[in-house]
Amino acid sequence: MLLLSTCSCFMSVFTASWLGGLACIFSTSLLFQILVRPCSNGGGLFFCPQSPNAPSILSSKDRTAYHFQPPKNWINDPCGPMYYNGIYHEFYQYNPDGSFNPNTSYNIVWGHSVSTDLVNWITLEPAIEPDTPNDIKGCWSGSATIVSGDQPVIIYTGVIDIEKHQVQNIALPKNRSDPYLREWTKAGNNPVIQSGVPGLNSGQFRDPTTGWIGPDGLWRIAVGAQLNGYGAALLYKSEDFLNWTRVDHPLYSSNASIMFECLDFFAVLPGSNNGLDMSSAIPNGAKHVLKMGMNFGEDVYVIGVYDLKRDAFVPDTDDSRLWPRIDYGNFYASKTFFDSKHGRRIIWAWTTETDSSSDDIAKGWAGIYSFPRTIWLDNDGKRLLQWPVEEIESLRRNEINHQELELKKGDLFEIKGIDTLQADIEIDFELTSIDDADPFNPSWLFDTEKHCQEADASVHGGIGPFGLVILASDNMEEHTVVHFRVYKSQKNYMILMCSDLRRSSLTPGLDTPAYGGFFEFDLEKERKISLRTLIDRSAVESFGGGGRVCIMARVYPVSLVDDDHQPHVYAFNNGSATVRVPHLRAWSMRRAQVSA
Ligand code: DQQ
Repeated sequence: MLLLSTCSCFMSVFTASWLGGLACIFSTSLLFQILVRPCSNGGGLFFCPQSPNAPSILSSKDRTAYHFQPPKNWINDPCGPMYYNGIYHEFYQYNPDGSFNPNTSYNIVWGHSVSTDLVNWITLEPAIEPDTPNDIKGCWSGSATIVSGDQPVIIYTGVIDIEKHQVQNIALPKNRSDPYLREWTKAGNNPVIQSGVPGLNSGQFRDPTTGWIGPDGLWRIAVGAQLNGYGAALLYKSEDFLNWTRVDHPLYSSNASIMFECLDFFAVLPGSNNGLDMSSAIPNGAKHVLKMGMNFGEDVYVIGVYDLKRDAFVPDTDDSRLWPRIDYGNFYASKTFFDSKHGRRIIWAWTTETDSSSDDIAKGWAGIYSFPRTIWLDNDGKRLLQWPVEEIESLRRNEINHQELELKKGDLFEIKGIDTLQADIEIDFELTSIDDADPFNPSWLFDTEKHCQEADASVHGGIGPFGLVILASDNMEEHTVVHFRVYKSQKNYMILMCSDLRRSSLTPGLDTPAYGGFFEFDLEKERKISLRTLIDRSAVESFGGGGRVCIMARVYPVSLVDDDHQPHVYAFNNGSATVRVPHLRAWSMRRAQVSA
């Protein structure tokens, strides 16, 4: 017990055990507690004191190797992703002046990169810059639509003054035969949509969606807004995509948020991972998804039906407390697009730095994107599933493989033979019994982060916690834990997935939450819970239960600074019930061309 009382003992116990030449799985629950428990004096949580030598300027090793970012400077929202004539285009909110948030410098442009595989990217000159009265204080977010099969059109928000009044503008490619669509021309009739709607806050009126076609052959878009103090998706119609009229009611509005940012609206077929093209007729049986940026930081979605008669979205539930998040971690302003090359829908989002703005200035870059994910609806029509696009596999090398491992309570299994800074790990946890599941308390759904803190990896449960300990320093002073816990609810089993960053770095002043999300799972039918984690230096992107809960996270371990150091990665179990690992596959990941 003495061993639990200070952080300094972590090193001695772990090192002693390690040097002692233990077998692959070493098992002692006491050792395990020491490894994962935050400094503790009993019940309450206390974090380890920060090392006085922790560097304040972060390492260049933090720069990710295969998550998208331009060569330098600040980025935020993805804008107008599209596939056109064999090329994927990604536009992004970009600060040409540096790696700081351009909120007060009013100079945000649409950066532009192109790719043939969503993995390797070429950076081009910015596509749209603030140079007209309709966008002079910033070219904010928007979307791309391919009209009539071959005419790409961008619709974006222009900020027109320092009070940040907003209008919607159109830009078209100057030369459609340029495969990269390098140059864009602003439409002569901009702004194509102005505010001037009763009850509309013209400073909260932005981020037009990709267009979709109604049964009447007219184009529609939705624009995020604050209407009468609440979030609204204002609906507009057009025959030619250039001249727009407002429909007299919103597509949807709700008091769940005071504003909806970065709306996305798309159709999905339950149980099919084929995407649907919103520029075509939507088949019977499809559901619609409205994704809303709520509370200026959470991407929430609601599944429902698109009532064509009323031209309105009707959610399956209006109880916004039950609306799931696209991702429960650091993931905002996401955008989907239909990839006609592979017939799938793809999503990605902005992931912020969680260090200080002075660190961002010192690094010369800030912001990355989540890895592009295929997104589709599960069989029950209740939950979206996401999975990294298969093209990521071109980066994999040096596969290592383990089968039929058994993790008893307190076991820790080190995954060796991969580059633990740049890796892709796929692991299945098979439950040997489901009788030990602890009872589920529905109130946890309303604050999963709190529950992930209270029920962290050191707290034994009936089934779980089990998962991965990643980016762990030799002495475990730094580590990130991604883990599951299984609960029995009245109807089914509820799985909690956490990505606990609280011990991820010794550097002070970082944002290190314990992210978490729940998903329902039929354990009677399927005994295996899968976890896939992409480790990319300062990015940790995890997919639980086949992509039912996703958690994107940023971490900056001090140990990354040390050139000779390779962090450790482990699979573990700290629940009473033994879990089997029928398969564990892991790869080192090559560096993609993302910064050229
Ligand atoms: N960022 C953009 C806005 C959007 C916000 C400005 C969301 O258009 O609402 O850079 O991050």
